[in-house]
Amino acid sequence: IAEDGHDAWLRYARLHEATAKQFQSLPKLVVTLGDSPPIGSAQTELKRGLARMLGREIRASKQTPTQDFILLGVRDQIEEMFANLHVPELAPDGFWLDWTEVGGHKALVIAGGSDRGPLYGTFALLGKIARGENLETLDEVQNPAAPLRWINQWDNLDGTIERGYAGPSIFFENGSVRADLTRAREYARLLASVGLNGCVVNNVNADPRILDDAFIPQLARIADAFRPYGVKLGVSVNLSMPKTVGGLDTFDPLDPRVQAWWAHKFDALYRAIPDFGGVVVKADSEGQLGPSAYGRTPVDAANVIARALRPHHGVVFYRAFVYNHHLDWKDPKADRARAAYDIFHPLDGRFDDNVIVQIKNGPIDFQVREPASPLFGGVKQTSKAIELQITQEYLGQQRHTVYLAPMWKQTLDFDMHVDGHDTPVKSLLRGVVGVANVGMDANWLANHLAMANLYSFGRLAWDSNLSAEAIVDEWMRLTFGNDPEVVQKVREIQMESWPAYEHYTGPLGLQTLTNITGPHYGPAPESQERNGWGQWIRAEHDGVGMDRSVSTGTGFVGQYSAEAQKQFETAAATPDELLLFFHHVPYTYKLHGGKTVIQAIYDFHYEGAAQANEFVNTWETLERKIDPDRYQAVLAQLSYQADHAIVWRDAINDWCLRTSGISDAQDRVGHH
Ligand code: GCW
Repeated sequence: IAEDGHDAWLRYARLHEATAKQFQSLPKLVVTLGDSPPIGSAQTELKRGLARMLGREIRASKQTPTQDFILLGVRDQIEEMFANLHVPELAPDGFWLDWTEVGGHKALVIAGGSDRGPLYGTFALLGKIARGENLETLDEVQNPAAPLRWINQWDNLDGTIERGYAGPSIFFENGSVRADLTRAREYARLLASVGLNGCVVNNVNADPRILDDAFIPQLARIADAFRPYGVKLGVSVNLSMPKTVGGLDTFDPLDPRVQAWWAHKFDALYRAIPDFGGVVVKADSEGQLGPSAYGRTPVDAANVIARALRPHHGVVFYRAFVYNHHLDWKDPKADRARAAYDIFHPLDGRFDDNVIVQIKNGPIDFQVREPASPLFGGVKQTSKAIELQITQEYLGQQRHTVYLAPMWKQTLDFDMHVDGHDTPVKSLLRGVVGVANVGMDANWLANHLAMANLYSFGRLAWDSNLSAEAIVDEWMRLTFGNDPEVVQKVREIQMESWPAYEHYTGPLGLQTLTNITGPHYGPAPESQERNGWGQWIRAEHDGVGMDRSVSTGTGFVGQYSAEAQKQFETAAATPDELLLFFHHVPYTYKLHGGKTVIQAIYDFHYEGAAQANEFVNTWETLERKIDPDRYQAVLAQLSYQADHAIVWRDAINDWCLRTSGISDAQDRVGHH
């Protein structure tokens, strides 16, 4: 099934006869206007999808048709060729699907605002067919929620991937771009199928050789692999490049020689790759050099690159993940969560308009639960992107199934109350960025069920109002078919997977209590504490949690709007699931439900582990309904997860027992 693996949710499995029947009246001819690469791919995809799902061969033509037809094209071209056909207004990447009549023939129109639109529309149409949806009343306009919908890969040039769990890089090998970029092309197809339009291919901890003159032609080959699917190539750059590889004795962003260096570099890059998308920058963070080396600010750094990209219409994603990882843990006011806002809020309004500040969903680092970063509301006159993590760094590294859309939606829907108005995070975004870290593994993320995360990331970037259930339902049907029992049970596993993982790793806002100084895998609560990384939970004998209130704590809560502050400033107001993120309370503190904190921690761990075990039972009922390869692979993964959840449960509970000295009311903890 190797090939099906690569296809992920684009398998186009043959439909049952009864389902296929309802598509009998689909035209057998496709008329394609224009010959740009994405429109060509749309036509190829349409033929492939209909052949595989319905066993139907369709003919392609560029002529005025004399029979019913499917029409693929950009809005302007369609209106030019068919004077009576009026296409609604569309955003550049938007599309329109509709039945109409042209010259006495029925036409199914797939129109786009740009040449990516018809491709997105085609994938949408094929998805509907795969799910057996009725097409007769089809008439829909879809426009993306955010114009920049990008993937970041943390691939190193030697082929390893930072926080990648699915084999080596599909882009790089031994310091060069791979000779065979088949997987890169297949990846672009997957990304386009959910509307993603950019991909940064190298690690944000950027190897400065990425823009060497000799490397640029290699990057151009990746851009060639992406182009048919309308995915723009991006790269991560390092601020120090003018000095480390550029031959200058400085990388001070305000030095005219440095400015000239960047301008010259991007001129060369755009000569090789005219549709290059832009760059992402990690600076002054975790050892990466940055503007602070010269007493300059992120504005100086971002703008020097932005100005070099501007003539070519490129963008700079400047990451707000800037913090001091040598914090003094003995200082009760020290708080890593404050860093992004403290640094970027004062700079609001000074970034060039092709700079997008890229903000991780939460103020720490992709933990199992964090509040939304206050910075989304803190830079009003700056373009913003949210950075979400698809690769499950702190979330079980794909050995655990954890469906992330419900978690992401919590952040996207969180109301920042900017200037007293309803302003959910999703309404503030120009970009949505996902760290995916797929690898050469046949199914990209090394876990069939984890592919729901890549899928849902794209769907939410396109339409942040979709529900997590609706998305997983779509993905399910495309991946495993339409059998109602399969759909229902896999949906159940996916929807319960994040709460389960939270329960057996770090409930009540404790964050993922994993080995933060090591691989970020497995339980190691002690590693959070007493070091410079600032992921402290302050589990002391008297109580547990970080006091981030304004009145007695680090003041982090004060970074939110007045309205949002009310939800977090006091322990009584804070929702249980974030209590210990915001407050230090005695173990005997009573939650809203009446349980003590310590008893809730114990109980959650037992519940979470039991839930994980239930996933195995649920999956086992599907044995005869899923092909043996995927059935076995998922069974092995879920069984491992169920066992590892017990390890987590006991490790954390034992540690909490030792720290608190309070025993479990049910007397389960500490007896192994
Ligand atoms: O989550 C942390 C990771 C690092 C990563 C960093 C970042 C690429 O542990 O591996 O570096 O975040 O986002 O820059």
